[in-house]
This record gives sequence, C-alpha cells and structure tokens, in this order.
Amino acid sequence: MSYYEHLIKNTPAGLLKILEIPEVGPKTVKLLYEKLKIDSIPKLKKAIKDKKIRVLPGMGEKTEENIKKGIEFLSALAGTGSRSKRMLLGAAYPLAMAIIDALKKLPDIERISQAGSLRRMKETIGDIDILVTSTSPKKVMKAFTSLPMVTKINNFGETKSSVIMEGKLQVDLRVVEPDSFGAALQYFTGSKEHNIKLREMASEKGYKINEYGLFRLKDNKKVAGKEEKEIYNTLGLDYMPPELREARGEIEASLNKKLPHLLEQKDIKGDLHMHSDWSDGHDSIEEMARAAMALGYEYIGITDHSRSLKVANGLSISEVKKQLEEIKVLNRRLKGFRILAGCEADILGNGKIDYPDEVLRLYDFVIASIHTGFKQEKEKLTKRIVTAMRNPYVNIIAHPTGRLLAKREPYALDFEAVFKEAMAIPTPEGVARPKGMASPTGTYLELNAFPDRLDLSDIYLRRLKELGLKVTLGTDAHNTIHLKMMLYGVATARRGWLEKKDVLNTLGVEELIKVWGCSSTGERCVRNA
Ligand code: DGT
Ligand code: CA
Ligand code: CA
Ligand code: ZN
Repeated sequence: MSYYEHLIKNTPAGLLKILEIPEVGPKTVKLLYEKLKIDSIPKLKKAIKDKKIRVLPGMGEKTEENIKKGIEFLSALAGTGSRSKRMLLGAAYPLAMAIIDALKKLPDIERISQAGSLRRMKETIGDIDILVTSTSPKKVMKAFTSLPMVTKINNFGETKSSVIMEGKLQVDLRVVEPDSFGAALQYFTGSKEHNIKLREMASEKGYKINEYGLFRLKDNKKVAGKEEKEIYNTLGLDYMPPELREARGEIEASLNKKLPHLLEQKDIKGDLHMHSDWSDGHDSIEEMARAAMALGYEYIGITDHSRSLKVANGLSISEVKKQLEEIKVLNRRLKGFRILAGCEADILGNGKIDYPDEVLRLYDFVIASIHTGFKQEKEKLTKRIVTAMRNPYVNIIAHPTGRLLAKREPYALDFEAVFKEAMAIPTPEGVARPKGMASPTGTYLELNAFPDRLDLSDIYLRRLKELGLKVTLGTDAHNTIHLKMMLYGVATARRGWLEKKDVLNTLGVEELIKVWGCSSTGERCVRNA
C-alpha cells in the first residue's frame, strides 16, 4: 500500500522500536518525540537517566520507572530471542494451513501433516514443521521452495528443505517414506520431553523408537511405523492427541486408560465474549450474530465495553439502554438463535464495577475485567479480583492474568488465592450452588481465545480442572472474522486437559440461562429475550 510505504518512510525507525516497549503507547511516543526529540531507545534511556521524562505532562516518576522496566523487559526478550524468533500460534497456524493447502494440490503428494509445536498447538511457535510422503520428493521440494510466501531458502534437499516465509518464520519440510510416516510424525511432533519419556518406556519394554519406526530390540524387526497409533498401541498405550504431549502425565494416564476425552470445537454452543460497533468492534450486533449462526452456534454474548474505558468507546448508561432495546428487537427477528445481552465492565482500582447495580442488573450476564492499574501490588490486585467476583452481578472474569503474549507479562496475582476463594465463598442462604461453579454468585474464570492472550493459559486451566471449576470460552472478537479464533481457545483448553464438562458454554442456551438464573438476581436472562 503506497500510503503505508509513505508513512513508514517518513517515520523515524526508532519510534517504532520505542512503541514496542510495554507501557509505551502511540501517545507517549508522540509526546517524547515532540517534547524531547527522542527517536531511539538509547536516547530514551539517557532521558530516563537524566530524569527528564517525569516532568513531561501526564508522566511522573512512576511512569518513568515503568518505562525503564519496559525497556529492560524488551531487552531481556531480545536476549532469549523469544520476541524476535517465536511467533504467535494465531499467526503461524493460518500460514501453515495455507502452505499445506498449496502443497496438497500437487499430484505428487500422498500424505501431509504439520508436526512440532504447531501440531501441539502451543501458544507460540519457534518454527513450523511439515511432513509429507511423496513419490517424487524433488518436485515437492521445488514447489515448496517456490511458494509465493517464501522470502529466503536456507536449505534445499530432497528429504529436507528449510525456508523463511514472509521474512520471519522458518518452515521445515521433510519428505519421509510411507512406511515411516507415523513414526516420523510421532518423532517430529514431540515434545522433546514427551519423546524422551516414550523412548525410555519403549526401551524398558524391549523396543527401540526413532523417526523410522518402532523396532524390537532382540531381532531389530520393525513392528510399527506407518501410523502413529500403531506405535502407541504396540507400547500398550492409547493414542494421545498432540496437545497432550508435553510430559505432564499423559503417558501415565494413557497407560492407566485415564486419558481425558478432550473438548472439541463442535462442543461449543456459543461464544460469550465479543464486541460490536457499539464500542470498539467493527461490525454490528446483527452481523456478529449472523456470522455466529453460520459457524453453527446457538447463541452469542455481546459484551461491549463499559463507560470508563474511553479508549474503547465504552457505552454510557443511556447507550446501554438503547443497545438492550436493539438486542431485544434482533432476538425477535432471529429464529432459533439467541443474543445474550452482556457487557465487559471495568474492574476499578478498588474492585468495584464501573456501572452501578441498577445498570448491571439489566444485562443477561456481566463480564468484568481489568484494563488499568496492572501495576498494583499482588495483594491489592488479588483482593480487587476477588471483590469483583463477589459482586452478585458479575458472571465472568475475563482474561484473568492480563498477559499479552510477547508483549506484557501477566499481572501479579495470587492465583491459588483466587481459586481457593472462588471455591470457599460460603453459599448464601437459599441459593443453590451448581456443581463446578466458581462462586455462589455465579462467577467463572474465562479462557480468552484471542491469540495474543490465550488467558487463562494451559497450566492454569489444568489446575482449575483439578479443583473441579469450570471455565467459559470467548474469542473477544472485534469483528466477524475473529469469531473463528475459537479454535485457539479450544486448542488451549485441550492443552489444559479440559473436557466438554469443564466448559460452561458447551451448554445449550436454556441450560446456560438456568445456571445464570441461579445467581442471586434470579430474574436475569428472561428480560432481554
Ligand atoms: P518450536 O519449533 O521451538 O516451537 O518447538 P518444536 O517442538 O516444534 O521443536 P523443533 O522444531 O525444534 O523440533 C520438532 C520436534 O522434533 C520436537 O518437538 C521433537 C523433535 N525433536 C527435535 N529435536 C529433538 C531431539 O534432540 N530429541 C528428540 N527426542 N526429539 C527431538
Ligand atoms: Ca517447530
Ligand atoms: Ca523444526
Ligand atoms: Zn473484550
């Protein structure tokens, strides 16, 4: 786009570097540039040293300190290479699917699959690994290395080629023998830790395992290799989905026939977190609803931002009432589909919600989340979240750790305390506490499927499940296309060993309403139908 090129040419490159610092947004960059001519990180560092930032309008000592920490965070990331080298799943996955689709069209390809961390659906991807079987490997490699996305060829070989796509991401393609496809897929899917455990187990049972197959030690006879499943089964294990292969107990579970029956995309009946053009979304409520219907959902929850989030065009109280009216009208029009009226309200510094109860009670459900004051101390932040959970109108805490992958660390939160609190709050008299509910006032923790967040992460999800708590899944879509990102949420849930029963929005809308009707407000969800 020539306009883009023009802007890039006329913007000092250092400004974009400064923008990468967590804590520094475009407004601050502008301020620094205009007031102090700061156009590079070294200049910014010097200004911090000379205490020049704190005196700028709207800044202060604390902001200065936070920017300093941000620079340190950024350089620490650069040191490990994680910022420059690892890519978000949400960026790598579509690219890999495009490559696979393109290669599948070749007549010379027999079988093809992604492997590595991408097949395990890890939240960030180091490089993309793809395996194929083919009768003419050379042709396949030619086609692969001349794909339009390829910007550099690192290596061209008949069994392995390696390229850089779109200037940043490495993609490795391996051609393997049909008789070894399963073994290679198992080996290159990893994780390395999973493979090490599997190899140990194989050797205890008198086998050797490598990328060519599973071999009996006593006579070196190949006993499996064509299919992954054969390899696991021969070792006395059930097949295990790639998302589980992280050496977190999956081999033991498989041995004891205790593998979870993992959540699937089709189990999700509705998406509970999205924005429309009433706040900072791009599309209308109706467009969001129709897109969700096309995806096979029964319902959605519209959760636009609340009034204090000015940057996201949060709704004033009078706008809330108009929006609820629009949802009512749409619900009458859309047959066999339900729009739940919700909001994503801000948790203020003291744990209070930024709409009064009279407004909150108008909604079918309320998501509460933290968008400011990330720097509070652990104790204060924990109390803030717990206070919000105890609000009888709050049903969901969105993106509970607040992390932005490769950009912002999770805020300091005592998660065990939040979980324990969620379980320990005594049930108010007369209110039945549904099994697995996070609190008697109906508060669940969210798994936000937006690829920059994937929050809660797999480890926390696993802990939640262990405690018998359920989560809700939402994409945080800001347009209709974003709704498809549910796939990353489902994958993360699977990495956290979650099953259908562990996710609230696998329920149909009537059952869901029943659960939420149990909250102390009783009458919700009927009003906006
Ligand atoms: P990444 O690319 O950093 O996101 O992570 P992976 O898991 O895709 O790792 P990668 O691309 O280095 O290698 C792909 C798979 O190949 C890995 O998951 C397991 C297997 N693998 C690679 N190196 C070794 C190794 O030294 N030992 C074993 N057992 N397996 C390995
Ligand atoms: Ca990889
Ligand atoms: Ca690789
Ligand atoms: Zn949101």
